[in-house]
Amino acid sequence: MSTQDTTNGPADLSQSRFLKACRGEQTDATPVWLMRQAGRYMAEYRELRKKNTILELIKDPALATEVTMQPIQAFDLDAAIIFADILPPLEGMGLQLEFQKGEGPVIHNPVRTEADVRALRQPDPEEFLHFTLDAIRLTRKELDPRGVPLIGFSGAPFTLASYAVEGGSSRNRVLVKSMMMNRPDLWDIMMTKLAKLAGDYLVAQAKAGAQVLQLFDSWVGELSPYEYENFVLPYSKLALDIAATAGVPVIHFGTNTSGMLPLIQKAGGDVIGVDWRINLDEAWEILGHSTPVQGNLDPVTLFAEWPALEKRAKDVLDRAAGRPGHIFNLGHGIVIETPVDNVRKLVDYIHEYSRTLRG
Ligand code: 1CP
Repeated sequence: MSTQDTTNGPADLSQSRFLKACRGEQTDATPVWLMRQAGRYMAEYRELRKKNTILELIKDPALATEVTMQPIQAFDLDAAIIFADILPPLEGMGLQLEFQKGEGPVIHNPVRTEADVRALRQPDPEEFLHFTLDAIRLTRKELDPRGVPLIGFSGAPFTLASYAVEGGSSRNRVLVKSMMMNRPDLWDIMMTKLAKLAGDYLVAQAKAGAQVLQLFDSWVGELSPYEYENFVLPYSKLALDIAATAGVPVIHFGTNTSGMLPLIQKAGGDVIGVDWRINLDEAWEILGHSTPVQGNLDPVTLFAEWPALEKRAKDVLDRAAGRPGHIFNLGHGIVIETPVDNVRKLVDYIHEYSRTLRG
């Protein structure tokens, strides 16, 4: 990666591998970053977590910057993602969020009734999420000299609704799906508010300095294509249409979406995330090769011994076939106990082997 001159303000990284690939342009090697690349599989992160809760790390811009930089210092990654979470924006709507030890996120006052939906506030991200916007400004100062672009992100309306209504993680999502099916009037009010929040938050992050944005619809694959098209797509589209006004590339990510990739694409986004439940070449064929794609190694592959891991990473790159517009990533977030050494080997291998697939 090239070192940039930062004496005249923020660096222009438009020619970096990652940004070029987001625009569908050819690069010397395939850019790689890993979803959830900052986190508990790294000893440096665990050390900071001994003294701080996850929300403390997120709400202190200096600490959030430090965590964002940990994987950048450890591996030759082509992009950083700001250390934050998809759930703090819900606090701005009036929901009480807590990350409980071992249990994951809990919303103490979940959205269940008509009164709950009507009481949801439409927060201004510049006001409620200033800590992440400050963290973005601070992190850019660290990243610019290294020539590494920064990704800002938001949860997508359905994934946010899932936590807001269920009150936390959920197996079958009975409550959120019931509201969707039984009360389309309330669903519309809630999803419109969530879509505006997601879109506004993404735009605010780009204004603060994020060079790429990603919309995480992690749980959208729990829906049938019918439900997605009728009850979710319009709101993801609203969020993505607002995000597009920022003028930076937007990645639209979901999991379990193999059966509805054209609908995900229709909702919007410049780059489409693909998980490992479909071969990358088949997914790319469906989307069309003019649409950049991000993916798609199974995160659990990182637990394999190197020869098996190498084989699977090679297969993903062979299926991408050196075409422009592929960003290598996992199909979902890195798993907590992942061996750090395999992460380093994988990142280096992606660069080395993908060079040989060009021209
Ligand atoms: O310290 C800890 O407790 C570790 C767990 C952790 C981390 C590292 C949580 C709690 N949040 C985060 C940070 C985070 N979350 C990042 C930045 C890190 C990086 O990518 O480098 C990002 C992008 C997220 C996004 C996020 N949070 C998503 C979407 C991505 C995905 O993996 O699907 C989701 C669904 C969440 C919710 C969440 N945050 C944390 C937990 C335990 C959960 C619940 C997950 C579940 O319901 O199963």
